[in-house]
Amino acid sequence: MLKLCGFAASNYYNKVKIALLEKEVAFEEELVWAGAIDKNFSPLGKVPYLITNQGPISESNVILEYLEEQYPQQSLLPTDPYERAKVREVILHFELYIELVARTLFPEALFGGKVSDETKDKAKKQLDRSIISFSKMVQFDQPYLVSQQMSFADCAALVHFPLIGNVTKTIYGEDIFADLPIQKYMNRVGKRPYMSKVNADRKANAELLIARIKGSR
Ligand SMILES: N[C@@H](CCC(=O)N[C@@H](CS)C(=O)NCC(=O)O)C(=O)O
Repeated sequence: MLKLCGFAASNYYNKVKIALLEKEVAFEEELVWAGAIDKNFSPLGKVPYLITNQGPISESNVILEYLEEQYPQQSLLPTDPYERAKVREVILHFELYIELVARTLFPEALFGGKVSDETKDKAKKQLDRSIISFSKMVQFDQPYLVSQQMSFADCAALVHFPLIGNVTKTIYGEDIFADLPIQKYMNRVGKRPYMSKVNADRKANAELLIARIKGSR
């Protein structure tokens, strides 16, 4: 059986977990903290990684592509090549221009540390710009973000929206997604039955992670 390794507080981990649940592919989970990752499984020491019967795969987006090819049921990519490209475009945009920028704020927003005003200002400028371009790439009046069916872009959105919304609210006093109709989208797509378990696992693991980080200071 597939084994998803990593920790459930991780956005990248949950993006893959949602895809597995949506596709109804059987898998088990193994808790592996950052810092305890076998580099034979994930060469850069990052989670998630997936253990398959042929060996390990790292990088969440690569894992998603593997799942789609290996388990085509309940497809999370549209059939049309242009639409497939648009799904990938949104995922990449989320990751490079939103998630990775917001991550510079995590030490203060999530882990009780401090981030400089310079870092906050720089991130805010980048995020403001990214949100404008992001809003042009997606649709909120359709059931799903990019296509008529649930796609990888939705797996990504279900993890990025809440976390980055909270982080920016903590740092700037406003959720950077506040002007977009995210709540309606989350009420529609985020109410999938498995999401309550994904969220409960995430919250429980986040508490452990915060305790570990504070304990190591
Ligand atoms: N590009 C990677 C990013 C994964 C990543 O950054 N994971 C974090 C946890 S959320 C991690 O493993 N951090 C530990 C480290 O960088 O050493 C992916 O999409 O899988």
